[in-house]
Amino acid sequence: MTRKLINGPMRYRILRLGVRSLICAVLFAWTAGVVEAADKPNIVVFLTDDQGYGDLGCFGSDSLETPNIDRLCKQGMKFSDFYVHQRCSPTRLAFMTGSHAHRAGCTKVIYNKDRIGIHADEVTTPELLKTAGYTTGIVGKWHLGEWDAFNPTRHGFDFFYGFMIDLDQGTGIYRNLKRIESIKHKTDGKHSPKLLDAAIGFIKENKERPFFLYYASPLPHTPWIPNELFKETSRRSTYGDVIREIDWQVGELMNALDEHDIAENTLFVFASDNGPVLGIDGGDAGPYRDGKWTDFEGGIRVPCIMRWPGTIKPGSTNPQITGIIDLLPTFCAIAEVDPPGDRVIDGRSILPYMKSEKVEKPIHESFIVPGSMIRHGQWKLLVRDLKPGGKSGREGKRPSAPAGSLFNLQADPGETQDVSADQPAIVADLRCRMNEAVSELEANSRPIGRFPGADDPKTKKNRKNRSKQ
Ligand SMILES: [Ca+2]
Repeated sequence: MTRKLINGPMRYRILRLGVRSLICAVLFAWTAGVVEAADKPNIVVFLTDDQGYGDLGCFGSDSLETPNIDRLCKQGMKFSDFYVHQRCSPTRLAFMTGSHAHRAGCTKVIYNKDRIGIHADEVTTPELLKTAGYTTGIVGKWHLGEWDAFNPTRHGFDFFYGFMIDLDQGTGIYRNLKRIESIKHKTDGKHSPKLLDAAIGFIKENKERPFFLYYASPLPHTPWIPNELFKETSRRSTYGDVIREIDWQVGELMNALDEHDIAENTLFVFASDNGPVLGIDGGDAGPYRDGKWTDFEGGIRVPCIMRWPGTIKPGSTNPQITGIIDLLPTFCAIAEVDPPGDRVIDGRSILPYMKSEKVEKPIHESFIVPGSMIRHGQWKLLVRDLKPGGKSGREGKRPSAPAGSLFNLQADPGETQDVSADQPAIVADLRCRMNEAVSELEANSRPIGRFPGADDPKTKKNRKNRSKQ
């Protein structure tokens, strides 16, 4: 009977109604998705290259001028104990994977002769944000492999404008997969306006939808050659000029957000990828010991600021252990997507800190560089000899510290007094924690990506796979 009733025109009408309902349902779901995605905040991460803890006004410099970064700081939260790795590629790998670089397979700087880079199986920060409806872009230095297989657009970015490795290694400027310009000379500030144009263009193009912009400035990496606009503009010679140039870039991005009326709905993160290069007129690690290339605090503790109007309390400071590994899970929490559940991720969401919520116990009790150092609360134990980073500088030859040294960072932030002899129980506890962490890491680490045939030096044809003009 039913079958008879829906024969002929009636059946056609029901079918039509059904199709219309389906279209309405799809449209509703799509519109709801758009509305939901549109409510999510934009995320901008400004990562500098080798900027020290003391290389900005709001972190205590009295000779470097950073008025825009200081303004960002006044409007947001300072993270005083924010950790990274001691050099470029590992920190960037940790940012993209939410994992210590040791876990994600690479603790060295990646050079253009290397045939390694971020592994295809890694689940990256931009890949996760894309599942939440974000458009993703990176401008500046990638430094996770120079081959096509490692290009940022193969790892979650919709847009890439910048360099695959350090400028001083000799590289090119890429737009997505295409190498559009060769760079034969060392780093200088002449690229800043082009990078800013690309970043501001990305903001303008995506102002109506949630976006993630990773601005990886190549400054203040050596050699310190500021853009013409900034030569001899600072109180403290060339290095100060370069820092002013960074500050200008931050200010221009802040202005772009204001101009498009989206600053209120944007989380702006500022951090450095590792400590400073010390030397004549070099960087400054503030109260911390040494700089880049070491696991002394000066090498791995960097300035970090986060601004998010309405969520982050202006002018506040968070003194807990946090780090670059936390950005992936934090952004996942903000975008309401799950971090990958099929692997170990070292980072944790620090959204409760950003919201100034009461937290029963610290999100991280320790920060560990496997086989090197462990910080647990106020204590820091070295499990191998730490040498000074780089060459001697204006301060003369800097000393090493032997394995077994214990420092009380609260009383002695500069790591000057070894108190291990007075604190055997603390030493034993930290050593035990380190051993556990190393065992766990060995059981759950992942490989770095290798280009097919990378281990065969005769396979010259691999070079064809590098992006060309
Ligand atoms: Ca660096």
